[in-house]
Amino acid sequence: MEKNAKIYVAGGQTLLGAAILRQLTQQGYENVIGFLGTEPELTNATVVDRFFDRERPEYVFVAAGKSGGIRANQKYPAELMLDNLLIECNIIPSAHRYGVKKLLYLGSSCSYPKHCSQPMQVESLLTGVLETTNEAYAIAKIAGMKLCQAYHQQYGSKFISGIPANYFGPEDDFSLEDSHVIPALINKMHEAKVTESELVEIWGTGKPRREFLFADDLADGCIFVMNNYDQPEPINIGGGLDISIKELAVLIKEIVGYSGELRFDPTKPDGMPLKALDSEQLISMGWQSKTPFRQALFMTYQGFLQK
Ligand code: GFB
Repeated sequence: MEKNAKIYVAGGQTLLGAAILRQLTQQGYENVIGFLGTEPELTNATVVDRFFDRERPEYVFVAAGKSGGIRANQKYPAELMLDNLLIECNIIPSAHRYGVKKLLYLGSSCSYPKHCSQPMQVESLLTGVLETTNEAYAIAKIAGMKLCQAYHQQYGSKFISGIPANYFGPEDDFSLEDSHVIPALINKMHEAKVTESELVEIWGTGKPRREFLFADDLADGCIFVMNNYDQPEPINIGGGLDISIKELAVLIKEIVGYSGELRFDPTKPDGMPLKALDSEQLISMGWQSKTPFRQALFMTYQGFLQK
């Protein structure tokens, strides 16, 4: 991307969208749109089409679409699926219609089969059943990646897809019920510390493993992929560190400074048993995440405290 290219970040108010906007600005891109308050209603096809006709962006990052943790996916499968389907079915055709040079669509690691060989490789997509807790959302994200590939095949559009590891950061959703595990545990353990509660409940067995990536590192990876990857096949964007939920909880306990007990509740869902990405392709192209995990957790806790 040229530094004066017109770049649109769809979903600028999401954790990832905000990080991409921040990274683009820091990396000297001077013609970026999508900042808070300037975004059209992306579920409305007419509004999206008018926006693309008026703005004519050259590059588009699709970081939009509602998402949530395991509980949110169990409670709101229709809302999560529909929002993501509408947004991708509005943005991708309009991007083609108005001559977008290149579009990067961000999928989700839950699009891989539940019992996928680890670390997960893009060849494994659609080779097995999905994790039931997030199947609806996962199919919407798979559809977005497939739509990009279809535009590439039919029109030669440079519409590519990235599959991020689970990501987190200071601007995360820290709600207790609908958020992802890192912000949820930070919130829970902070509350337990200040109220001197004796124990904190961790959902599930603590045995599942997840690969985590700091939002600003993921955003940097997205810009690297936009600048260096042109294949229609999705590419994994991961940081290479996978950790069990139990190890994660102990780490967050240390960072928050909570001294009580952690109790695992096996009646709550574990979700996918393992979720680690094979990011070898991206790493061999010269990218790697920069922020050490403990430092990323500390910065995320600071973000929580500021809220
Ligand atoms: O982050 P999380 O909600 O999403 O859960 P997934 C990760 C693991 O942490 C699960 C456990 O095994 C949870 O049971 N966990 C323990 C907790 N305590 C908590 C807690 O207090 N809150 C939460 N949220 N989890 C999501 C998909 O799966 O991954 C989304 O549902 C999306 O669609 C996202 O793909 C990236 O990693 O299990």
